Amino acid sequence: MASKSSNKSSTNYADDPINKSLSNEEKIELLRTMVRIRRFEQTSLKHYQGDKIGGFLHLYIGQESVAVGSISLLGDNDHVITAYRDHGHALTVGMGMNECMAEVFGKATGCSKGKGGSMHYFAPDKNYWGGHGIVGGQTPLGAGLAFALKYKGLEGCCLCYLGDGAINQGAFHESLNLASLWDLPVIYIIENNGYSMGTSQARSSAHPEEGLAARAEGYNMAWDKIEGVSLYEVRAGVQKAVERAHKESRPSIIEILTYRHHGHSVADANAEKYRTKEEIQRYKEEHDPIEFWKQTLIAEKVITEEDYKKINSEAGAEANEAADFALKSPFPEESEIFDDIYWEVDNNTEAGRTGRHFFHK
Ligand SMILES: Cc1ncc(C[n+]2csc(CCOP(=O)(O)OP(=O)(O)O)c2C)c(N)n1
Ligand SMILES: [Mg+2]
Repeated sequence: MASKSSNKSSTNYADDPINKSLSNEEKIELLRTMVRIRRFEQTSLKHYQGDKIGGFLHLYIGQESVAVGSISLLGDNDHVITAYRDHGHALTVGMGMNECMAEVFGKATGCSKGKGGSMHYFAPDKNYWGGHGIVGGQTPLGAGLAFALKYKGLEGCCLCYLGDGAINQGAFHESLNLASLWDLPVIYIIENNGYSMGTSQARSSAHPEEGLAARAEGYNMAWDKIEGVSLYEVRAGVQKAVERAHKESRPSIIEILTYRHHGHSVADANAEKYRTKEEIQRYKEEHDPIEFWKQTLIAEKVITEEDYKKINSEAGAEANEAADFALKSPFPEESEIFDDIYWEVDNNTEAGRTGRHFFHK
């Protein structure tokens, strides 16, 4: 039945079983992962501004709790796919800072051999399927990953992330239709940071008062809307969808409210033109997921301020070492320019040799 999956007006998310089961070490690891993402992003920004990185660079700063909270719930048969703001998800699934940093520098030692850049991180061995630049383009692929799980009879799910700006794409709606019709274990997570490039959500998307995810009702799917600043809330909300996918093979849409501290990409010089300085400041001060989780763990006496400083400086050192690695790494060879681009070329198929897939006659 299409429904909003929870009524949480009086919920204490820390008491949710999925959060109660966390050890202190696991809580600290969640903090460490969020801090590592932030330091990675800050370091890549510095090098972009120092002209060592070109092309696009979409920073995840401010949104760390979404990837970290949701991916922390996954097991061996679960998969992840996202759009171009993909560094946070990559580090959370366990990709190394070196391969990620080298990729953004366009170096041959990067995870996509320097040919993908910031928007195209991949790690199939970690069930991480990218990194996609066409808005909404990953949403049918997410349904396909879920289809494969069902086809193979595996109990798993696919977390497919998209921005608030992607919900009006036709491909997304086609994906929702098939996901529901075919009972696919896919979870669409709308990272609602309020803006698509310079356009506010209010100016781009028609939706009922309850929010963007309510569109699920048109496809007979369950949905929920979550405040993203708290890891406890993200984990508790997404876990319900993971259980639904694993046990009932049913899809869900989860909208998570979040905020990007920086512009759409580093080249977005107008980040303060379509948002007020006060708004940005308010989110930084009152809705920073790292600060929120840090204060939660200090209040729970899991960490001290000193512990936090150590985690932060270790993550900073790791990011600097990754940047050194990237700087010292070679660019891809010109002779390899066509490698790893088309499966058909790599595998020397007729289509690869002739450049023709159809219309052979
Ligand atoms: C099909 C398509 N249309 C337009 C673009 C240009 N574009 C790149 S990002 C973007 C905004 C998307 O915003 P949102 O989905 O909210 O994601 P966010 O950047 O906030 O993470 C647009 C319009 C594109 N990449 N693909
Ligand atoms: Mg957005």
